[in-house]
Amino acid sequence: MLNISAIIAHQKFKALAPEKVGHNKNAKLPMNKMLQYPELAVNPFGERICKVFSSSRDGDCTFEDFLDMMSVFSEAAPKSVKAEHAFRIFDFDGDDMLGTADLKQVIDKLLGNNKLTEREMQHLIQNILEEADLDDDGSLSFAEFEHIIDKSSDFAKYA
Ligand SMILES: [Ca+2]
Ligand SMILES: [Ca+2]
Repeated sequence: MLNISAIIAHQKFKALAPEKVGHNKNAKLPMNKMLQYPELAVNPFGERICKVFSSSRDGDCTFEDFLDMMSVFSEAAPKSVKAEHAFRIFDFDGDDMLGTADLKQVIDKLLGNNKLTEREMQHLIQNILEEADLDDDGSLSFAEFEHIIDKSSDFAKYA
């Protein structure tokens, strides 16, 4: 089967490290090469995205991993799929919940160089939880998260 979008994706993947990929279908690119991909280079969650999609979990990506990753940036991806990816990307400790430590890291990355004081950070996290933590367990489940990204473009932007 001739799949045009897969061929285009492979060209982009190959362009990151032509000497490594060549005709090798199983080539794996190290994370620092992956991060040269324009969409990843400008994304504050670039490293997280590599790690989430890396089948070896260390950020190094095969072409298959890269193809999966492309769905994050695809306009055509359904909202629910984007929300699932965003949740995995934001769940830094991988416990399937967004706890305060995860939220802190997400906010830090979203703000870039505009650092919050510890107090402002706590306040912001408290506000997010008040709004979104429907069962009051102090962290956000996927269902709770899906609910807030419907309302907040800040989160959706990077999803
Ligand atoms: Ca977590
Ligand atoms: Ca909760």
